[in-house]
Amino acid sequence: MTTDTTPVPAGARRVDHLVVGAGFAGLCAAIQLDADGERDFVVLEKGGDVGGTWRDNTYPGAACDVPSQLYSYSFAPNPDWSMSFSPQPEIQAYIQRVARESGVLDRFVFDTALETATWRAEEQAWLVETSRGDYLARDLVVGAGGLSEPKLPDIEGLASFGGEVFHSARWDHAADLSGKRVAVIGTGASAIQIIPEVAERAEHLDVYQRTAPWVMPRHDRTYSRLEKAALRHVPGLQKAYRTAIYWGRESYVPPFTLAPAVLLPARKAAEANIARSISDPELRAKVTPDFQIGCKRILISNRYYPALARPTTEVVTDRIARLTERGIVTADGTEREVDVVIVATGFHTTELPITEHLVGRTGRTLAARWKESGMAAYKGTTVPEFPNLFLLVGPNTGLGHSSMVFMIESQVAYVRDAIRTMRRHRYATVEPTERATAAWNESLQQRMDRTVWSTGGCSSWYQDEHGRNTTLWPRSTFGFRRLLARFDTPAYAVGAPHTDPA
Ligand code: N01
Repeated sequence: MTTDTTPVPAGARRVDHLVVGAGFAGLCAAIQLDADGERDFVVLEKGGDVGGTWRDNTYPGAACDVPSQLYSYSFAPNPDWSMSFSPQPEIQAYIQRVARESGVLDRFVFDTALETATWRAEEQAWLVETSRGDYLARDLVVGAGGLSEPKLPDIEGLASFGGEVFHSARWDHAADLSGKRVAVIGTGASAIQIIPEVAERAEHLDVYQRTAPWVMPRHDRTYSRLEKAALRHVPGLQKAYRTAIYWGRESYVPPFTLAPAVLLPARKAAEANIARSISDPELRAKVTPDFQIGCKRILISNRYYPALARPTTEVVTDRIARLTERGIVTADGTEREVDVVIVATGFHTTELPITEHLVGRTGRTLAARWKESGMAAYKGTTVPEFPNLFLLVGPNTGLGHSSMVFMIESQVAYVRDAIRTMRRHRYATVEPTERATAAWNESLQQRMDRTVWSTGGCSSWYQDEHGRNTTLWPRSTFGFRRLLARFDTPAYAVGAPHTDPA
């Protein structure tokens, strides 16, 4: 790690803005900066293509559980979505097309990982060291994704299992599951998409369920040619359709409705889904959750329960004790032999690995700050001690019910306005005050007290080690957009003009 007093490496390339990540968030930032005439930027991407989580999650059955007409950029509508909830290859192709057509790809640097970004007081810029050269950037826009680092379970023997083992987000396409004995560990959003596909191919499937999820029916359908033609040619129709979907979801979970009583109809629908899909009372009991609906992500599928009800599937609820060379041993001592283990155990969400590599003005990392104070950012975007740092999909900006692309566009609008403000007033730096950040976070956490995350009796990846929900946005999405519509200078300490590093 470079400290503030060491000389800036001679070859460091100076840029106005450095964006980290080329997923939905980083690409949105790049396109919008370019639209503002901010041409001097670089987008660092550790992978070889755009797409982020949609590039990485290629498991069979991967699809979005938010309607594609809404889960896409407002500035790049796509009348050609094949289904209401599009499959991963279509979403990835959409992101690639938007990137290509936007004309910004010449500023993307692929296969290049951020190693350390250190705030340099003297240069009033971020020194960004990468696996392939260094940069000195006036501001840093981090769109590294909240679900990008796979989390492996801490299960004894995982490394010594003799068959194949891989994480859902690192699918091994060379692995042929036909006629194999397969185990899936986990029953979250990824697993419930994988399980129906694997159940059809495998000779036998063991599903290791630690907590049963709430699963609602998936109202998916294919768009007809006529519908697609209308969406393409009728002026304003696609926008109106998108708006209708947006408000439909917003009223489905309007502000405060995450209170348990208001979620009762959803619970009834999910219970009916179990009753309709599974006839065996023992299996029904196993898959019926014992926590309040909404406390973990509500999942949608029409194929999950039928896959569990197949005679070749077993739902194992005994705790996993260890893996052996041949299979999985549960706490009751039973060993189930398998050929392939698919680990669908989620991602590092509340200890984001990139925060270990961001070193602020006081010399401590963002990870160290958040370890002490909890994960918090002013408006989910900026953090005291970290001047000119903008986090996309930062703390408490996640959603369970609507489109993250909407939240990303709202955050990018805020960042654009921050950059415009800095240019207009010749501010060298902007850094939110501790006071504004604490007030913002307290108000969010107070709202959480009224929601199912405080009363639902479950733990989820939404929550940190103290049980605080530091991941989700507890209000309406239009409220978020409104609050981030303008960069609010009074909440910031601003640095005086300086000699421009770039
Ligand atoms: O991960 P998860 P995911 N032993 O963390 C279990 C998004 N997404 O990859 O509930 C045994 O939700 C764990 O059990 P428990 C979406 O935002 C979107 O499925 O902790 N089991 C749980 O069942 C989603 O929320 C789409 O008790 C262990 C599972 O593994 C997020 O990604 C599709 C275990 C992990 O579930 C993450 O979803 C897919 C252990 N040691 C994903 N450790 C869309 O459609 C964990 N588990 C847009």
